[in-house]
Amino acid sequence: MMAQLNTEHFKNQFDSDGLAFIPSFQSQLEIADIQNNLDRVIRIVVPTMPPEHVFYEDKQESSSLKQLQNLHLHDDYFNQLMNDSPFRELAETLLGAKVVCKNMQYFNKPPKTGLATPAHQDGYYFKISPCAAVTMWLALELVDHENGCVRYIPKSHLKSMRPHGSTGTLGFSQGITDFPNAEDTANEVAYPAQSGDLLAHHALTIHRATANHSPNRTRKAIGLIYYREDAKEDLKARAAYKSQLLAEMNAKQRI
Ligand SMILES: O=C(O)CCC(=O)C(=O)O
Repeated sequence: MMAQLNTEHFKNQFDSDGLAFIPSFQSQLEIADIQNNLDRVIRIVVPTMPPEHVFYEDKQESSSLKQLQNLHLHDDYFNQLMNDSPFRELAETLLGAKVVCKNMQYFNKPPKTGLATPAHQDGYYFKISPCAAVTMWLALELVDHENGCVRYIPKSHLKSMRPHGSTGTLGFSQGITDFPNAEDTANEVAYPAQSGDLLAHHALTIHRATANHSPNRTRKAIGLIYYREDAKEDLKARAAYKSQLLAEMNAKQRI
C-alpha cells in the first residue's frame, strides 16, 4: 500500500462527492500477488464454484470469463484481503464506523466482447436501510476510455434512489431507467485508472462503465463491498430479488 495515506482528505472527498479516487493504493508488487492468486483461483477454484457465482460473456468460451462473485467465501487468500486488510480499514474510515464485509468480486471485460456496465446505484441491489455502504474498485491493469473505464456522477449520493429496471446484462441486471437526464450528461466524470489505483463509491452514487472496444486488451478489476455495521438488510426483498435473478439467468441459459 502507498506509504502514507491521507485518510482525512479521502474521507472528505467521499462525503462531499460520493466517491474517492486513491492513486497507487496498491503497489505493483501487491497487484502482481493479487493477479497470481486470481490466476490460481481461476484454474483451481472456479471449476468448483456454483454457476451463479461465475459469469461468462459466452458460456462456451472460458476466455470470456467476466465476473466472479463472493471470492472471499471461496478462497482464503481473498478472504484475508477482504477482512483483514487496508481495504477494510479504509472502508471503516470512509463510512466512519465498523463495517460488515459483504462481497468480493472479480470484474473483467474481455477484448471486443466486454459489454458496457449500465448506469446504476449499488444500493438498489443491496436492499439495505440506512443505505450506508461503500464499494471499492481496484484496477488490476490500465483501464482507460478504450477498454471501459468507470464513470461517476459526483454528488449523486446526496439525492435519492433513481428508478431501476431490468437491463438484460449478466452481472448488472438492474439499471437506471431514466438515465441519462440532462443533469447526468452535464455532470458525468470518467475515471481512467492505472493498475493499483482504487476508486471507492457510496451505495447511492450513480456510476457506469463503457464497453471494452480494444481488439486485444482485457479490463480487469477487483470489487469489494462493505456495509456500515448498522445497515440492515431487507432479507425478504433480497431473497425475492435473488431468486428472480436466478430464474432469469437459468431461463436465458446464461449460467
Ligand atoms: O467494473 C465495472 O464495470 C463496474 C463495477 C461496478 O459497477 C461496481 O463495482 O459497482
